Amino acid sequence: MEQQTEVKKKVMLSGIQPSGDLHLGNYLGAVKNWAELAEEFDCYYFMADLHSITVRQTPADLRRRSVSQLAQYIACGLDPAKNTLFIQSHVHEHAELGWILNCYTMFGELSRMTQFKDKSAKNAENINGGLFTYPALMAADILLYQADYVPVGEDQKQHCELTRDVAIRFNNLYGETFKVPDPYIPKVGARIMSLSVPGSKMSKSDPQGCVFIMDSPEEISRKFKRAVTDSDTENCVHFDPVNKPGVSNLMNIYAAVTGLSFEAIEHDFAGKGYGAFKPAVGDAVIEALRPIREESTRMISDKEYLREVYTDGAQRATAVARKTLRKVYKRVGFVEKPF
Ligand code: ATP
Ligand code: LTN
Repeated sequence: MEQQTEVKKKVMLSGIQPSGDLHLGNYLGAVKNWAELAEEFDCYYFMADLHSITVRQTPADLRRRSVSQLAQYIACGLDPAKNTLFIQSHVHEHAELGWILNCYTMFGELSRMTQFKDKSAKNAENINGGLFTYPALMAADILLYQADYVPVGEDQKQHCELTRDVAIRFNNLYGETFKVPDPYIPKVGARIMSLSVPGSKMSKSDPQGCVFIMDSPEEISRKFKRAVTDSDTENCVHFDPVNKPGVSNLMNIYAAVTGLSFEAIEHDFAGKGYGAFKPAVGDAVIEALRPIREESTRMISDKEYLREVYTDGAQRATAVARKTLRKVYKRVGFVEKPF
């Protein structure tokens, strides 16, 4: 028989918390890039519902959003036949490995995480243990699948670095157990800033400065027309994130949705000013999001189909996660389960 040498594809894995609808930052910084990776990599993407309860959620909303986020993933181009799409809580190995990795993640390391500092400042009444130990669960998400790459926006780089440190620490103690992953951050779109406060990242907790992928064209147009530009007198479309953060953010968005370079944008808008640029960016975003919004709306009503996708995804994910967890249990010294 002819010998077949199957080349194992490298593994990509990422997740988004279903704590709100996807926004332009999630799309440009993460999901948009995921769709292009399916042929080359073995890809796993999930709804990080375990993570989302670190901030108080309304149960019915969380349940609805977890499923509509799946519809949005698919509408953004993630083909369920080529990507493993699942809901995190359906694969209980995440919570189990999360606990174990908590015991290999240091208090000092967790204390340095900027997301913890930001979120505890925003939720001063609910600074719970989960919010603090969140990165150990994220490390579990990634290491369970022996991921090579983690496609995320710039803000997640610190968590990815901690994941590497935890993997290396564990491997040094017990022998090669986990693949040490690398973050995979896009060149354009990795850090989309708020349209109303260009000094802060676009985030669902700031609805005025945030464009959601399900926003109507009118809403998107209004948000871009009101976008804060810079108080210089130049009124010139020029990329300079330090002195012109507002217009540079709009250029970043425009470049990410049109594929144009910053030089080409500067050239096209030379002498036209912010008054012409802002609606042009709004129109480009409307056209980029239109098919996604329409497809998501159609799919959200097809509950049966979505259920099939997340069932199949959880089964595929479990088969991989189980293997890693079994190895870890053995390495740390747990007695093998007899049944
Ligand atoms: P929150 O609004 O609570 O801060 P979030 O919008 O950051 O949440 P997450 O689930 O934390 O949403 O992020 C999902 C993915 O989107 C991550 O890969 C993250 O890096 C990316 N991302 C989030 N915000 C931005 C942004 N403003 N620019 C680029 N990428 C982003
Ligand atoms: N921490 C991420 C969401 C997240 C994630 C992951 C991303 C949870 N687990 C694993 C990549 C890989 C966030 O807040 N954006």
